[in-house]
Amino acid sequence: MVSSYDEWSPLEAAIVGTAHGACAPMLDPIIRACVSPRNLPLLERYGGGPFPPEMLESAERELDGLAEFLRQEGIAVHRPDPIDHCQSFATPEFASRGLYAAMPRDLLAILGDTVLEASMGWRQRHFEYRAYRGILNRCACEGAGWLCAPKPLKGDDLYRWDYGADSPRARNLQAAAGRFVTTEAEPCLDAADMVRCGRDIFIQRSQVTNLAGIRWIRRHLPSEFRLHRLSFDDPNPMHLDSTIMPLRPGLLLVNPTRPCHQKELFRRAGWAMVDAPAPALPDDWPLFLSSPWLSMNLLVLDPGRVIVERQELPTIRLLRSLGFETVELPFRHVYTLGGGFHCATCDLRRRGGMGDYGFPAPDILE
Ligand code: DAV
Repeated sequence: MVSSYDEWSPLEAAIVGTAHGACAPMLDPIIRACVSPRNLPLLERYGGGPFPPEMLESAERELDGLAEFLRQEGIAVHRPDPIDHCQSFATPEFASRGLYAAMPRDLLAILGDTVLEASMGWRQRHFEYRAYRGILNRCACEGAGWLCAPKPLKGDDLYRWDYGADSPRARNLQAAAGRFVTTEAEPCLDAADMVRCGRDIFIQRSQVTNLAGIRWIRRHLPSEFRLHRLSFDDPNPMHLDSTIMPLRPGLLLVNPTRPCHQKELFRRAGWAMVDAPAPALPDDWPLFLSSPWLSMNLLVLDPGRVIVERQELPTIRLLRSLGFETVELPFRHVYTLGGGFHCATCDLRRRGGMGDYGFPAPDILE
């Protein structure tokens, strides 16, 4: 049965992604708006075709290792269906290839007893849900709710094709002015732009989630939840889970390079905001789609235990000083594909119900 309301209650069932069949995205203006300059050489070299096989094999070994660890902990593990994401497809609006099923959190959000299947901002991710249909059909048979965000047509009018490909500074200004690579032509939404803290759910306008998408989820969120919109200094916002990470009630790990504009919301609720230490990843480690801040993209097993990359010593030290037991697993090859432990999993069940962690009601509905 599906039941999960936050990021920290004791984990009982989870999806672990797979690197199988992954296809590197073609570097178009949409992808360019979402990545940092450090990702460009790899995308230029491999974009539009399979990831190098040795990279996929190493990543899959780490994903299998995570799955095995969780199973040994008595946690039920589900894996996506094997799909060739390099297969070309076309809709009446566009042609593309897929991406991968390595990062289930990007697509799926568990909202209590309901699975939200997001619609995804990137064209490459239009049909990503196919890899999860086996799992979601089983969840639905067992009684889970299943909410599908309206699929954007992803026609040319959803994107700004001239969007600042220039400097991160220019993009920062554009994002601050509310101008992103996606327009408001129709709702689009990535699930990873949401983070759950019991009855309160946080969401950001990002390069892949637009205001129309936020309005849609606010309208369709089961009525016991409340949605708060957050924003950050961030030149390419895409997914919240390397920007903020709740570790337990009252404790939020934050990315010090992306200051939150709504710190007051957390302060008023009595939450401590702790800066994540700088990532330990070497500068030349290959990263296709993300920043090195995957160091704070953690999977909390229960309020006392956190899974962390085994070479992220500064993060491990911080977690221990905060009273956590750390479970250290290798995951750098998964980083290469674009996500950490949080992205690469999706908890289907955590023990306990919906908590109230002290947040004030959202002021004004946007
Ligand atoms: O901060 O580089 C990582 C999260 C992807 N799901 C970042 C985005």
